[in-house]
Amino acid sequence: MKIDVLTIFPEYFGSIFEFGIIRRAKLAGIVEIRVHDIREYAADKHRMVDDRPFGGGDGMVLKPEPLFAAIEALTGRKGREDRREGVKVVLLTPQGEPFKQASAVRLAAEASHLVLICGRYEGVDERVAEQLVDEEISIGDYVLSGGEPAASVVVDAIVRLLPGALGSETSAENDSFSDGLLDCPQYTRPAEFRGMKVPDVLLNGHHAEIEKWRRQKALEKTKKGPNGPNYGREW
Ligand code: 6GU
Repeated sequence: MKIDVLTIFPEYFGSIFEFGIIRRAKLAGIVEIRVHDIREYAADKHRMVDDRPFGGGDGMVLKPEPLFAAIEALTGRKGREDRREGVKVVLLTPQGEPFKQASAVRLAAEASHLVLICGRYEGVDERVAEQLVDEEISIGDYVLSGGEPAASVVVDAIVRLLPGALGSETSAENDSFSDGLLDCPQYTRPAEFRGMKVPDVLLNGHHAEIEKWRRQKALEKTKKGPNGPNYGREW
């Protein structure tokens, strides 16, 4: 998969894709991630990327021209009706569809070339969303100053699902959420630490019993949740 990230703050991404699974996937040639400064696509002499909103109001709005130029240069596409196999242009914005594990699974399967546009919270010219963008995504019900942290979240969630990105083929299937359940609790050595013991069932080597226990704990954890009595209610 090829991933292009468009941002007015390219330095934000510094070494964020240089760790763990994402780094491994890059080195293995499973994913190629490129970060682009939107300013590089601004044609005017001041390289303007944002401007005041028509009709007045606070803040600045990202201008359409550099984003249209960038998308055309990176995808060859002239607007979203110009279908290109596997190309998906995504705008990260608090107005977007909530990003779920199912969204990550779908994008990992559908897209071979993902373009992520990091919006500013004040806004992006609506013609970008209308003409250029296939999907708008939000990562949760809170406001971030820009789409950059959201882009790093989306990249992580998708890249780890790409074939070969994880060490073992089954580990993504066992993740929290992939079957609608949170993961069961995990323990490692020592078997006793400051008087706290690892559950006996995990030490006895009965695999069927261990699986049953894990399933039970995952259900309990999902119902009870990490932060409140109603967490995971929708499952
Ligand atoms: Cl994608 N962008 C911004 N600015 N705020 C957000 C968001 C995205 N998702 C949740 N809050």
